[in-house]
Amino acid sequence: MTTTPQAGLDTLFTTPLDKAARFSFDEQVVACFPDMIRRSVPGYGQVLAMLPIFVRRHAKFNQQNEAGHRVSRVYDLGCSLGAASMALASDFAPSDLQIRAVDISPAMTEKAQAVLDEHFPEHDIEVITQDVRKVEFEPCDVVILNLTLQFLPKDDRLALLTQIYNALDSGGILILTEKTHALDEQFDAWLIERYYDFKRANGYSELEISGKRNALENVLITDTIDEHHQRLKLAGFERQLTWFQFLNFASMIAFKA
Ligand code: GEK
Repeated sequence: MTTTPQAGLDTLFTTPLDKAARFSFDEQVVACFPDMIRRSVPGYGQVLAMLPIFVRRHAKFNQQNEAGHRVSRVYDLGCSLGAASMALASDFAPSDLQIRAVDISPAMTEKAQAVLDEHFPEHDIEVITQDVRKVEFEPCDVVILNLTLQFLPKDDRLALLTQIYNALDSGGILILTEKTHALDEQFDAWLIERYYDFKRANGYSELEISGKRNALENVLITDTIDEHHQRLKLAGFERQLTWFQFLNFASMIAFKA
C-alpha cells in the first residue's frame, strides 16, 4: 500500500489539518483542481456544456479586436484553469470570440495559460492575473461568473455586477453560477446533508468533507437565490432567471435589454 497521492487527484483533506487553516487557490489546489471541482460541484459539467449554447444565442459580433475585426467579447471571471473558456473555444472558430479569462491566483493563471496555449493556440484568449474587482471592462456580449462571486466579500458583489451590467452591450448576458443556501433552516439542512451525500458518493471521506468545510468557512460565503436575484436587479439587469439548480448549487442568467 502506498500513501503517495495519485497525480491530479484531490487528496487535500485526507489528513487532519489545523482547524484554522484557510482554503486558498495555491499550487496544491491547482494540481488537483479539475478532479476536485468535478467531484465537489453538482452539475459542474452540465453548466459548462450549456455555456456555448447560451453564447451562440447572444454573441452579436459587434465588438472589435485589435486588428479591427468584428468579434464577440466574453469575460470568464475567476477562470481557474480556464474550463469555461475552453468550453467556448471548443465550440467557436478562433476568429469569432475574444475571450478575457481573469483570475487572481497566479498559480491558476499560469496553468490556465499553458493549457489554453496547448489546446487552443489559434483562439484569441487573453489570460489575465487580476482581481475581478479591478478589471476595466470593455464592451462585451457575455460575462461568465462560474463559482466566483461567492469568494468576494458580500459588500463588493453589487459593485462588480453593476460594472458588468454597464459593460454589456444591449442583448448581452451574465451567467452566474453559485453555491447557495436556503433561508428555511430545515430545507437548508436537508440540502447540505444531501450535498455531503453527493460528496461521499464521489469518494470523499468524512474527514475530507469536514476538513474542506472548515477551510472554506468565511472564505466561500453563500447567498440565497433570492438575494442573488435582488442584487442582479439592483445592478440594473432587466430580466433574470435561475436556469439550473442541483442541490445547493444554482446557475442564473441575467439579461441586459
Ligand atoms: C471554472 N470558473 O472552472 N478575483 C479574481 N479571481 C478570484 C477572486 C478575485 N477577487 N477571488 C477568487 N478568485 C471556474 C471555477 S473557482 C470555484 C472557479 C471553486 C478565483 C480563485 O482564484 C479561483 O480560481 C476561482 O475564483 C474560483 O469554471 O474553486 O469553487
